[in-house]
Amino acid sequence: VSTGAATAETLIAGVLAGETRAIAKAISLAETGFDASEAAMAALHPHTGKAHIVGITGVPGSGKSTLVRALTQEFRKAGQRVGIVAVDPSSPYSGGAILGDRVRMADLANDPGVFIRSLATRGALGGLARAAMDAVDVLDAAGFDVVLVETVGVGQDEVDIARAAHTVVVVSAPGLGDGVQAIKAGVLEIADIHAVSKADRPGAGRTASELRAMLELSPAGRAHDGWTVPVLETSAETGTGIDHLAATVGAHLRHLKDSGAFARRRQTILEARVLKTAEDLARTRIERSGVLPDVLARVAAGDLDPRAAAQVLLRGLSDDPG
Ligand SMILES: Nc1nc2c(ncn2[C@@H]2O[C@H](COP(=O)(O)OP(=O)(O)OP(=O)(O)O)[C@@H](O)[C@H]2O)c(=O)[nH]1
Ligand SMILES: [Mg+2]
Repeated sequence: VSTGAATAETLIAGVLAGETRAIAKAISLAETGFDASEAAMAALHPHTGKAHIVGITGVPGSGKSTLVRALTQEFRKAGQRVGIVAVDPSSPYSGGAILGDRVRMADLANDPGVFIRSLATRGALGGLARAAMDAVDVLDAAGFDVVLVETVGVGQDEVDIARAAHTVVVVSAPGLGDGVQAIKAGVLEIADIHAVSKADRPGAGRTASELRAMLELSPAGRAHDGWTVPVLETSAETGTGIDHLAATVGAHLRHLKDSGAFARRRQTILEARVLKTAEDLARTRIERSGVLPDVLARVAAGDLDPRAAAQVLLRGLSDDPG
């Protein structure tokens, strides 16, 4: 690593000791890409596996950040340390969301038991999902009891990130158009808990009823791992239902552990993560190898069909030591 072995060791020790600057530095490395963070992530991984990872997803503006903040306060009351990774896909939907989140999160930022980080790494080497999951590892290794991952439930990377949590909370809200938003975003079935936010607003009850009706029609959405998926109404404005949501998040983890589903879930998450990383790594190496233009030219000239071209690229990978 370019940082040098001694610096790398100091960094790892700092993360494991829960030092804010070391944590921030390690997440920045993760954000930079594979190469920069490879050694640090390998050293940290054995120290992960203790945190409760909670994905908070839903369409833009559904109230995810507000809920993350309210949940964090609830977990803090219970004495738990909370790490937050807010994934901002730098999409036109959420330009300025980082600034907005920072303002709203400001009161939490002064709490030493809370660490907040926004990631905006669309297009970065190795992908957004990898960077986000590495960031979660850093916070897990740093000893945070709960790691909340906020991600918009639109787009494959974002859904993958949410899915890589022990507990997935899908947030819907009234007033964001008709229809069940979780279905539009394709995240109905990944929810362990549905939260209908902004319960202080008119229409929240109807949004919750629609959601319950949809779940009735979806065996996979209604229950999984022997857990019946609840639909909870919350309001960050009045505080209604926030304590119940926090308790349900905790109850879901206990359920996974008591039922033996936790190990299965962990396995599924690891499998998806390893495959995704292999995919990203393969793409990165292909792009770096410089052979792509030539192979594409041969396809265009009719000398290679696309599948044969892909095989040429894959065969080139095994020779790559990096
Ligand atoms: N009345 C009311 N408004 C809320 C509630 N929760 C969030 N809002 C408002 O809804 C808007 C969106 O809230 P956010 O928490 O930023 O939503 P988000 O899902 O994080 O948004 P993106 O990150 O941009 O996708 C903000 O104006 C909030 O103030 C609530 O419980 N009641
Ligand atoms: Mg947000």
